[in-house]
Amino acid sequence: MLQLKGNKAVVVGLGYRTGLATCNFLAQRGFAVTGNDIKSLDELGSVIEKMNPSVRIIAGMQSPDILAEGFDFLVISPGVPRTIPLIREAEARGIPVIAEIELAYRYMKGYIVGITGTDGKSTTTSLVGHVLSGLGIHTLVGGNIGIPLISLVDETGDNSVSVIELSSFQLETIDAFRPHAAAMLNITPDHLDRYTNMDEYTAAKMRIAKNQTADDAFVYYRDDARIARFLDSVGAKKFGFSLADDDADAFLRDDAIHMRWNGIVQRILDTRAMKLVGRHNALNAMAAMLMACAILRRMDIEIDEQRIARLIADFPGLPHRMERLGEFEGRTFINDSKATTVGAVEMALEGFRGNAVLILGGRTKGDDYSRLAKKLEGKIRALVLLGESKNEFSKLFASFSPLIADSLEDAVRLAMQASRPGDAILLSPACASFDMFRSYEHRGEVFRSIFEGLKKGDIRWT
Ligand code: UMA
Repeated sequence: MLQLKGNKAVVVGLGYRTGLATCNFLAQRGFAVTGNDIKSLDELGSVIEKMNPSVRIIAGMQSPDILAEGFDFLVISPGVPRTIPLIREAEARGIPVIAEIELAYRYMKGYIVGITGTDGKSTTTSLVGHVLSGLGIHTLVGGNIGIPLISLVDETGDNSVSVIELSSFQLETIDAFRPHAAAMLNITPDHLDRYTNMDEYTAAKMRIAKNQTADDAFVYYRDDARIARFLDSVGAKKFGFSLADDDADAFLRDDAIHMRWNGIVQRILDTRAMKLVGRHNALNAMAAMLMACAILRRMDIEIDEQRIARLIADFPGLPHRMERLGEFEGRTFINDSKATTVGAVEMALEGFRGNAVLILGGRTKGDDYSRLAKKLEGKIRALVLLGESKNEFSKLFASFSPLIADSLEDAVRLAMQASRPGDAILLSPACASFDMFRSYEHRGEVFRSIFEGLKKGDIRWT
């Protein structure tokens, strides 16, 4: 385990959330904290106002020269690549570099559930949180889902469960972090702008299990060949879920989730009774079920599968994830701003039969967007392109004669014009939001306010 000695810390990447929370956390505990960001003070704006006044800020530069005055350790925000010269130089000098997740871990109490994978992380994380808090357990939900783990530390207790969504970025710089139960939901191409290849990306995600032992649980998608290649290195007890394989610990048969527990198979939940729809959500539900059972077992709490199944069935879903905003002039507005990958858009389109107008585009992340073109066939009536990717996408998706928008409001207007009553207007961008918005939440909120503006008559579309 990396020893964090001394009290001079640099927090790299002040961002909107993680860096700010980390600086304040360390400052409150008496560390001498320097916050560093590539952005200027002006660009950081309100982040600085919320910072503990004892934090020294170095903004607008990120050169390794910062290290000259001698620091004891660095904490990096997830959005900062490990490959930047400052981090490389710190590592070369033997200065510990850790993730905010790792720092939080060292101060946290109670039980830890970690969830990673490419798609479905936030839904599964919230679902596990919903089940555990529904069972009366003191549950905290955070991580990549939007709430930095470090901001939850003070709320943890000996019997609390922290349910943490983990991105590959966050897992890159964990060290001792060890969840009592970990889940690996699936691996599809994502973030290939940060990783050289899929193996490197998968390996970053598999770090979730690196410190686990036979006392811990590792829940994984059994049908995923990429995950299968890494299973031998997992020291935890493994529980697989599958759409088809009846030998799995949880599987789908006749639209119902079945579980094998202590060798006995039980029919647990009819997926048609779930508020969440689609096969991908059946997978998320199986993962959540296995995770909840694993952690309850670890806590020595008796498992009532039927109660867990009812809680899963009642889970209403997340904002910005296939969120039905309402209807306007016969069109159903669906906010899926959280869909930042091709896989997520494929899932969003499940069930549409040529009656969706899709708003797509933003900042690309190295995904293979050409595979989406095939998937759109027969699903959409029209395609509206938005954001930085619009030139690239207008070539890739030329066969759909895409409409090009200058703003989200413009995109909605074009979508209204191209749609018919009975259609859905679906914002499911397949890209990150940072080219035009602060975050995917911000993009979703703007979409919602445009929808409301249309309804009130403040925004015209004809
Ligand atoms: N920065 C630098 N140098 C760099 C790069 C960035 O200084 O080389 C600075 C930027 O100028 C900015 C700050 O770093 O000020 C950004 O930090 P950040 O990207 O870590 O932003 P946060 O707001 O703290 O959000 C992060 C996660 N963001 C990323 O991983 C990109 C959020 O996940 C997460 O919710 C939040 O921490 C709380 O834990 C978002 C995300 O897009 C949802 N995640 C990716 C995904 O899900 O695909 C991984």
